[in-house]
Amino acid sequence: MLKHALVVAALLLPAAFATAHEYTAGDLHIAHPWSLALPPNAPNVAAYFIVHNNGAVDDRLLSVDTPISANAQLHEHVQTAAGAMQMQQVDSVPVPAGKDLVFAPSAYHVMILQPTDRSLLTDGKRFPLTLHFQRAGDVTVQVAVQQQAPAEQQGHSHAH
Ligand SMILES: [Cu+2]
Repeated sequence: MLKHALVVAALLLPAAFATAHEYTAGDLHIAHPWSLALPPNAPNVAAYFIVHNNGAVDDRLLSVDTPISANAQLHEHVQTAAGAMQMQQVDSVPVPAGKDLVFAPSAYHVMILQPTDRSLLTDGKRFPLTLHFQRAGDVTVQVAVQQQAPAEQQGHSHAH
């Protein structure tokens, strides 16, 4: 019985790590960085993730960078006076203590302009993205490129 249980655990463990795809830096926990696979002619690529701040002190995402582009920006979606949604660059994004900071379609996102290495932007591939936090420091995550938004975020993309 015991032997059987151990074999099962050994089989499940690597798979659990592969799908969990999350990172910890100090009090911050970063869940499932992902990006949508795009047609080869798309000029920019957006990346998404969720940062949970387990600490008692606010942090702040100051900037991001990636080896696949010379220009990665923090963007937000805002409603214009005319009622249209548009995105614009922001200097930094607060990560409040005890809260989730959600990067998702139609919300905060990382905008990667003119990516150079497009071989990494296809379904199933991953590319590195380094997040620079004011308190937690630098965290390099792997952004999973996928054909569809994660199930919990599909409502957002369907709103378009
Ligand atoms: Cu944008």
